[in-house]
Amino acid sequence: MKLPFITLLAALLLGVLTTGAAKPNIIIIYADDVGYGDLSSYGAEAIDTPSLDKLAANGVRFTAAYASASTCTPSRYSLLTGEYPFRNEKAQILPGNAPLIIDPAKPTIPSVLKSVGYATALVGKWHLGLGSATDPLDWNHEITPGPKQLGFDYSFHMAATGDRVPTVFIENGYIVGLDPNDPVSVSYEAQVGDKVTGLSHPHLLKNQADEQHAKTIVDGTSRIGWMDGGADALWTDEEMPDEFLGKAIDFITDNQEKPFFMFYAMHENHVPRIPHPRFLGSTSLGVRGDAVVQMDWGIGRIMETIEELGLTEKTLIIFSSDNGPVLFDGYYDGAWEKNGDHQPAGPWQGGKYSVWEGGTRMPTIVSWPGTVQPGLSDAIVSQVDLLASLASLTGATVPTGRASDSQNQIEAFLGRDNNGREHVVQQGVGAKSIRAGDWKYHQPGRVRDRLRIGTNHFEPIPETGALFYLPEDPKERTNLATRYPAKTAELKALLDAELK
Ligand code: NG6
Ligand code: CA
Repeated sequence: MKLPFITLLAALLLGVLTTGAAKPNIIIIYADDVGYGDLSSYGAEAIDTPSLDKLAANGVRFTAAYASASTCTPSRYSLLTGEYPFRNEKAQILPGNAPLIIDPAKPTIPSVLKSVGYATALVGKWHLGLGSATDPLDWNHEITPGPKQLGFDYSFHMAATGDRVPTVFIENGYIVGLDPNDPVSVSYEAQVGDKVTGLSHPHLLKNQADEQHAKTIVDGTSRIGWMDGGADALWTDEEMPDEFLGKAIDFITDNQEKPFFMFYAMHENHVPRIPHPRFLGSTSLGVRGDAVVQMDWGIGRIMETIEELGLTEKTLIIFSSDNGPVLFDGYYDGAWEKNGDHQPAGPWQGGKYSVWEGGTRMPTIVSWPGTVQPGLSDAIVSQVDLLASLASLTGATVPTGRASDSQNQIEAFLGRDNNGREHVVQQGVGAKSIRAGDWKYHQPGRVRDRLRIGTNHFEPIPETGALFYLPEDPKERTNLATRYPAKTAELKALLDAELK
């Protein structure tokens, strides 16, 4: 057969234009409150994480990969939109009945990947709000806008966190198992219904809680906020990880023929930490260690599914966490008492809520057998970069002016560039800092931390700001701001420019 010259030319051009674009399946496994030091591949001795260790042995293990913030909502906002969270004042820890805080007109990782043919799914924790800001949400009808309007074809998720009502699963916009004669109502202002609470009936609780977490009792655990109705739809904490895992495996299996993207947002290690009984006692650390072991086991099942379906070399897996570790976060579950000398944040200071490195420097592993060379990388990368990087990998376009903080760092993520970003902004609760190369600068103010039971620790940062040289001072203890005023001014200017 003789093809006309113009057809050949077109085929050639198309070939050239599409070379470089690859469409592996992409799974982002996003852990909750898992710290840098919580995995055995990152040095943990009291917790054994064989699945993630295997992922790390066959992929790139990062030592300088950051979440944008040290709490959940802002980090998730940033990961999905490619924008730093301080650009949206609503990107703060949200109540369970908050409206959706991502504008559906903005590109997100799922919408960008969908535009180049991916099947997309959210399974697990959400915590980015649901419903519109103008109409109060009726939980008993279609819950919209939500994940679907942001580009997720399929979704199975909780509204916010395990310690917040409503304690129900939502699948494709509808509460799962809801009896229309027993409608759900939710409030964060006042009690709804007449159920007893953790405050009035503490003897009904599996674990005692602080006052904030002592409202509606569901499955023996009191929560933040009030909820009534939906008795048939309430989740069982012990079963939750298995429910999410089942949906994740189903999605992979159902979509094995197409390129797929799944945001698998695991909840295991967030409070209330209630592992399935088969994991109790897996570690000496109590429920916190056991929850990390359960998470690792679930990741192992995902990896097995990929292998069994013959998708290993077609699947890019990115594992990271949304913020640093916390031992006491509202429930007296023994995690603090049983921690021993385990270092949940590894070599770094601080954890959840803080802008010390422990709050935002995340255990991060990227695996894509056959494409990614196994190794270690100290390139500075941020979760905010995933949007532009995955768009670049898959040949998708991001409209100009959108996802403005997201840098294409695909070469760094795939372990081929060991530099990554020049600088990265870190956000805690009420504080910000910037890392540029080996230096880190903190704004004047105070750094909040929560490492002990019931108390927040506040470390003041003087008017000069604080400057640390990370290679020699990983715990950020020796403030060099007055010794190196030019360096301090340089980083301050970089941070101010980003915050503008
Ligand atoms: C805090 C809760 C905490 C946790 C956190 C959100 C306190 C007193 N309470 O307000 O228990 O739910 O919000 O966690 O700190 S996150 O990982 O979703 O950001
Ligand atoms: Ca979290």
